[in-house]
Formats: sequence, C-alpha cells, structure tokens
Amino acid sequence: MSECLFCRIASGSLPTEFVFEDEHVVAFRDINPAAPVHILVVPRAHIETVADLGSDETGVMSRLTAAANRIAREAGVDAGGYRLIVNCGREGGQTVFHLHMHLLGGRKMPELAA
Ligand code: DGP
Repeated sequence: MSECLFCRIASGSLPTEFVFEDEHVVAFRDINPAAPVHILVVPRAHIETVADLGSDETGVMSRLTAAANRIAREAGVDAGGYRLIVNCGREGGQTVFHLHMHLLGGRKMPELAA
C-alpha cells in the first residue's frame, strides 16, 4: 500500500468526498481551509513536486488548471476571482509531497508580500 497521503485519497483507500474527479484528477476540500472555498486539485499519478514535471508533462498542469477553473465556476467564485497556488518544496511551503494545486476563493486575497 502506498504511504503517500494523496495517493491513498486519490485511490479511495482513505475515504474522502471528491468535489471533482476524472481519469487523471481528483479534487477535495482542504482539511485546514484558509478561505471559504479551499479545494485541493490533485493528479492521480504520484508526482512529488511541480519541479519533477518533465518538459513533456506540461499536460498535468493544464489538467489541474482546467479542473480548478471548473470547480471555481461550480462554487460560484469565478466572478469575484480566486487564487491558484502550487507550493514547491519545503521553502515553497509544501508539506504534502504529492503535487497539488490549491484553489482559494470566497474572500479577498491579500497581495503577495514582496
Ligand atoms: P501544501 O502545504 O501546499 O503541501 O498543502 C497541503 C495541504 O493538504 C494543507 O493545506 C493541508 C492539506 N491536508 C493535509 N492532510 C490532509 C488530509 O488528510 N485531508 C485533506 N482533505 N487535506 C489535507
């Protein structure tokens, strides 16, 4: 059995309600939400970080973005706007080492610090 948390969620071995799923991607609510809408969009394939994507794997990010845009529309945050974040590595704030995109919406996001 995979020890990776998001592999276990994606495979269904750790029961989690999906807000979206298809052949390549699953999406579910963040356990520690930082906004009224805080969804994690995750490839089913185990890729540790965005830095591990090869030049022939850019489709992975396209799929995550397309899913996030669709979920944002369904959650009703598309008109007001939302934030998509991919943390990479420890100094990038990544804590779960399975590539994922955060979709944050439903409140005004602060400007990024310089
Ligand atoms: P990051 O720091 O970018 O690696 O984001 C990891 C996110 O994963 C963090 O916001 C909390 C969330 N998270 C951690 N464990 C679980 C879990 O078991 N279930 C869910 N739904 N989210 C989790």
